[in-house]
Amino acid sequence: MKNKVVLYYPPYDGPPLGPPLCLLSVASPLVQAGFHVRIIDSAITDDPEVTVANEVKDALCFGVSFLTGPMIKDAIRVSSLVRILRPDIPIIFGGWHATILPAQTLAAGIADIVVRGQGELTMLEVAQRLREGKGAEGVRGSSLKTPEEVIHNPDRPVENVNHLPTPAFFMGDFDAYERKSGLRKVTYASSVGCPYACNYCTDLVYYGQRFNACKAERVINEVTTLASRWRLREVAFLDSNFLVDVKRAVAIARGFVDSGLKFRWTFQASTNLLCRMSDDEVCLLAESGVSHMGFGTESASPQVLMLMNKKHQCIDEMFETARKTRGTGIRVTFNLILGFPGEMDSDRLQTMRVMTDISRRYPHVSFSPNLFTPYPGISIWPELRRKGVREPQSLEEWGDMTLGNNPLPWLAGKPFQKLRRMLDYFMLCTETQRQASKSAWLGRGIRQALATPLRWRLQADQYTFPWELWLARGFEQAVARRSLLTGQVLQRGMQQVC
Ligand code: B12
Repeated sequence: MKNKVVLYYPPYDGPPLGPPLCLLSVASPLVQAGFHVRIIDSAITDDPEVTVANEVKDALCFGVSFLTGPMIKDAIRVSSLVRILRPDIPIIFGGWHATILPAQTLAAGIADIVVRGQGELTMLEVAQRLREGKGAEGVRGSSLKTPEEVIHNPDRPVENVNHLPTPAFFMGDFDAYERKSGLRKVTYASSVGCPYACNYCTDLVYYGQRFNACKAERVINEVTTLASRWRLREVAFLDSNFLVDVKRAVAIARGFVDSGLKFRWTFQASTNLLCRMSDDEVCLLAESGVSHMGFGTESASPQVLMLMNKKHQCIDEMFETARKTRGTGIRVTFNLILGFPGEMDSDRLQTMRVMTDISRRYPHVSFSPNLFTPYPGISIWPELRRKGVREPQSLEEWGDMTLGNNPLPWLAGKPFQKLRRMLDYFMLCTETQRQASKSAWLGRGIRQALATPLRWRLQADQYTFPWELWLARGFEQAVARRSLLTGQVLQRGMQQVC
């Protein structure tokens, strides 16, 4: 009886974050039920195609996880190879993209089954049925393709995360990830879901605005066990909004301190929630090892925040978040979305000015500016269509969607050139201010003097004859975009800002 499940993770931009948590989570109940599971992560596999080809020889099925964008292309390529080598085994796609667009994903003719939403229980049931020689008919949370039609089985209710098993961390080859990224780390999710309804975000589509969190004791136990067993230096929490339950967050931090273990950890949250914490509680986070926090601040224009349905976010709390974290040793990244539908030049300028001010006063804050990218399923698609954005019509077309592709009709030509220039100045200015704060007095004076004309540019909205940018490029100024999840450098160089 075939008993082997092969799971594949396609490549993505940037340094690997650690073993793909989605596949470790899917693998865990399978292993418990006696399946032999093999995870192939292209980030640490020298020749992923050859490895996949070898592993599927005796497999029961082949599963792939991917997000919208370039991961799709590789998922299609490798799955097509599996289809040729093993036409008899089902190919199963899971993850955010396939969940949001199951019919279109199956229509590409590559996968036989899509697992929608949380995968642990659905994949287990699918694999058990396959092992018994049956199909996925009737398995809640799955969609399948028959020669005649696509069948969407009923949804599976979101499972309380406390009832799900610990992801199969023992399957991660931490040495291999360390060799690739230079850091011994793991990703971990202590919760899923976010109570807010920002209309550019997919989270509410997946988890329906319900915060679903593991109890603090379980988190403390799992994370400290992981950190000590695998000698990890860093744990990146992938929660959509870690601070929704502030009491839980404080209990976790206290548990880490009490464990006596030393490791760094990072998370993302919203500024209104950090502002609910006392200064002492923020210091406790730092003491427990928090080294970085990412915040989806997105814009400093109240009008744009309204357009984004980001009612919980206000500008004062961005400053307050920066103030509360100053001097704690925690680095902070503010994510920015530029080019949102309805954003005017004046809104964008306001965002740049407020953020430049934050950067001048609080040098521990970095920025990760992104061009608005319309991902599938987000609630403002009707408006985007009205404004002329063309929605990709197939799985392959979604594979072409990358950050910075700029499919936005209102940002074509000159406005886009201007936005890029403005962003180049913004990144150079904030980085120069940051460097100034780290320098000794002479270096600080020089850098502060250099930052003055850059700030003036942004105040006056004047970017002609950009001699400072030419000069900086000449000196290969280190202007870095940082990951919202870990604060790690994503890209260097001003050409790549958006
Ligand atoms: C970590 C992460 C990443 C990492 C993933 C790498 C890694 N090694 O972990 C990286 C850095 C690659 C990444 C990149 C991107 N990401 Co991202 N990312 C996340 C994040 C924060 C956590 C995902 C995660 O691991 N969760 C924990 C696991 C356990 O949950 P899961 O992934 O949902 O997996 C479960 C199910 O989906 C399902 N499942 C998943 N895969 C499979 C496969 C099979 C076979 C089965 C059966 C089931 C299954 O079962 C799992 C267990 O329940 C989410 C937001 C969030 N809080 O979830 C955003 C998120 C997934 N990312 C998102 C986006 C937009 C992106 C980017 C496209 C752009 C960007 N700005 O970051 C890029 C694309 C990169 C590229 N070049 O292709 C969106 C989703 C977009 C989409 N439609 O796919 C999210 C939801 C953020 C958001 N709120 O908008 N991301």
